[in-house]
Amino acid sequence: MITLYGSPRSSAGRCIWTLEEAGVAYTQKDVDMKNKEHKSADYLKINPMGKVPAMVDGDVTLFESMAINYYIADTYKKELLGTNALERGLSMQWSFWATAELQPPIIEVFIQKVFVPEDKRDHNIIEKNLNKLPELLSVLNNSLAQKKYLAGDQFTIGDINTASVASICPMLGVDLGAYPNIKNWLGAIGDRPAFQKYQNLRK
Ligand SMILES: N[C@@H](CCC(=O)N[C@@H](CS)C(=O)NCC(=O)O)C(=O)O
Repeated sequence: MITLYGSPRSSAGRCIWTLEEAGVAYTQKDVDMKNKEHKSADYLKINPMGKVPAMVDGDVTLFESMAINYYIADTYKKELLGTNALERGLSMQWSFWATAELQPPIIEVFIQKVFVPEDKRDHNIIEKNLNKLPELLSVLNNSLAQKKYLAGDQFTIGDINTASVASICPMLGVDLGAYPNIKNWLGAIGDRPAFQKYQNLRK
């Protein structure tokens, strides 16, 4: 039985979505960040970085959400990796792009808008990072022209890793109206029962 550490509202959410897609039995455990459980000696044995998510599956212990997703797909539902070299390459391309390029500005805005009290918000940080989004979202939008998913017809963890970040945009007041392909793609993803479960869990 897999144990996944971290709340569905954190980076652990994309791993929970992948577990749901793979249809594998798992237990999700919250880590009490307010009381610094993520820095406790017991938790540091699981993730020496003191962050969530982390995963234990029998003898296997992993941290880093992308690595956990690749492990789950490889072990329990290989088609989520892509079914040929091109799909696997595209899946990885978008996974790396989502964490290296799209996620940093979105997280900066998220921190300011969700965690920083209104009177202490740094509007320069918000504006600087919001200004990075049109270029990034245009790249994603153009790549989705005439494609159902990022790797083509096959849904992969590239979609999970990218949509788990892109779907934060509306929560931050970023209008996706100018990006119809992204809207269609998120619409198709929204029909997936595993995504619906993940969405309900992160509410
Ligand atoms: N690159 C890591 C990022 C993990 C991460 O930053 N997790 C945050 C929560 S979303 C965390 O645990 N922060 C606690 C800390 O940094 O002390 C991944 O994708 O797994």
